[in-house]
Amino acid sequence: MSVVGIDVGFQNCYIAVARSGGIETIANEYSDRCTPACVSLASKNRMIGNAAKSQIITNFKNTVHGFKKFHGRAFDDPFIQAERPKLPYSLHKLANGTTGIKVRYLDEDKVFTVEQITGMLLTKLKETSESALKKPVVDCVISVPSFFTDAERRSVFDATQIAGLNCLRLINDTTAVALAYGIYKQDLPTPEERPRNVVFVDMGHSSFQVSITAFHKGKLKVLATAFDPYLGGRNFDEALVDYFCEEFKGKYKLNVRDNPRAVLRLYQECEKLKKLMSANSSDLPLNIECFMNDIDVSSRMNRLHFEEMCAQYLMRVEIPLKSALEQSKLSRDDICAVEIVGGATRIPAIKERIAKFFCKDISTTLNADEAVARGCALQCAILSPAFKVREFSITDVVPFPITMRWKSPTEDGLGECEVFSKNHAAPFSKVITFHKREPFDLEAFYSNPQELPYSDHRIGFFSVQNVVPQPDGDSSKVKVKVRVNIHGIFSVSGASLIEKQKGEGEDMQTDTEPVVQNESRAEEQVGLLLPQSLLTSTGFIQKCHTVISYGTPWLNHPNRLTLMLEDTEKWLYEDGEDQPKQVYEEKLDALMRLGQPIQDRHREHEDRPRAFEELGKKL
Ligand code: ATP
Ligand code: K
Ligand code: MG
Repeated sequence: MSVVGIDVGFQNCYIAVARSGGIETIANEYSDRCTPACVSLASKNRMIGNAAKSQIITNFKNTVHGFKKFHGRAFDDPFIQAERPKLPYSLHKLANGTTGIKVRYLDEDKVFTVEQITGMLLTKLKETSESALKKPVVDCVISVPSFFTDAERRSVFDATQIAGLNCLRLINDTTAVALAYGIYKQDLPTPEERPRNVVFVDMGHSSFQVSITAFHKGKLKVLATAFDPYLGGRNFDEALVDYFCEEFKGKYKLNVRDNPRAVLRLYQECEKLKKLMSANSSDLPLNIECFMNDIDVSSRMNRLHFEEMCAQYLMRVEIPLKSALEQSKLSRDDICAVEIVGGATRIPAIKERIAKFFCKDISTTLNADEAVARGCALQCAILSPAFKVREFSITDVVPFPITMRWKSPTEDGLGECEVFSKNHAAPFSKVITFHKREPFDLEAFYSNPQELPYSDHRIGFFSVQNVVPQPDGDSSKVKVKVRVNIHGIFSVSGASLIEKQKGEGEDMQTDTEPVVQNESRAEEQVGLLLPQSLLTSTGFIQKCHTVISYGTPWLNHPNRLTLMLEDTEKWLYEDGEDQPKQVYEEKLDALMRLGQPIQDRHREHEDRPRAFEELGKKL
């Protein structure tokens, strides 16, 4: 079994693998350790990664990039609506309200879900790992931003399944970095000593994340996270693009914004210029030949001017740093080191602001591009039974507090309580006790909608079925297990009726001190609980004592299966023509995992009328 970690960035993806010699990042077929998060659909084929990136300008309507933040978002989400006019490709509202991506593929108009697009990207990254390791890759750990909500995490998780990956953990970017930092440190404090507190800062292309983590020998505990989900390298590119668009309007009478190809080219050139300015404070040229209407354009820029233009973004750097420090309740003197990663932290003005805030030189001991992927591979090695690695325990945090509300049809038992507070340890299980005479509904949501990067604060609906009174008419005690799992996903993972004991009150109530269960590594399969409609239609409920059913709308098994079947068919004619038996068996297994439940339900559906008919005959 292979051990793989994948950093799925907004712009750049990295893969790290565990080998006997340690963790290493691997290169793709272009000898590039970075694979662009880009998928290009064309009339004959699809390209992913580097090959897709080279199509961004020529095939701009069908080359999809910058899609990471579409995960789990409603089409009507203000963020999606703000992105739309800036995208060279089209978005489309899907039937369930989420965001689809509309392209022309194989000479047909197609709408892909974002899970499918990320699924394609992950399939490519899986293949890259397989060709480096020369064996099948299934188990992996994948990074997500620490501010990703339940819906976003579920959506990324679905994408991993489309790609046939078994994601052992969705790990927060900054937590992966913390693991990559801590696991090799020989001199961490013993349990009796004061912890070593380290700040991790990651600014990528789309977002800015900060965590403060306490280290002891063999373990790390995240104390606080803070973020600006909308501050990253791309804001700085955009500032340059806006500036030159304006300049070229006057200087060359060009309306650059009207020409998607020109805009895309300008973005590419501005990003190069931005990177050059990180190493050079002198005046630098910008030259683009045949930019638009056969006109060559040229201009100049320097770091000082650039920083002035970007003042509004630079001002925002301090806010999450301050928030993280306040939440951790530490003082600046308690911080041992400030480690920075992510491409955009190479901008000198950003580094300066971080250093100034903590009154400390910043450390760059970690590889800024590869630290996240390395941390993912290390976590995969820890979780995988196939690999021996030093034990290292990780305690992460719940980024946004979660509240549960309940109601039953007739009892006047409407109530709510916060089940996970901000920075509560995660993963974590709690048991909440209700006293009920009848089935009831639970609704989970984020307590503070205004602090979400996201306009929808709902997490999910759950109904606890088949609750009946005790034989003596008293209410029954119902224990409901709620959990933030290893992926940072909330679930109601079980419910059971408890026999009534003497001397207990009859009113509905919750335990104010929920029983804490041991955290287990064997996770419940996320996304495999049956949707409510299926449960009721199969008569499944009648068979069970107490059933939890799931009301989240994000699952789409047939869709996923179709895509996987198409992929496998294509693969069979190409790379799959001649492979070891094990590879075929694993492909088949992956297909069966998705297909078998559908087949079973279909068979049940077919069998039911016949069974009724036979029953009718007997009667
Ligand atoms: P995210 O973490 O937001 O999902 P990502 O992981 O894809 O995005 P990174 O690969 O960490 O992002 O960083 C990419 C960003 O860093 C881009 O905006 C890129 O232009 C910027 N960048 C890379 N090198 C430099 C440099 N030398 N100077 C300035 N910016 C740089
Ligand atoms: K990255
Ligand atoms: Mg990143």
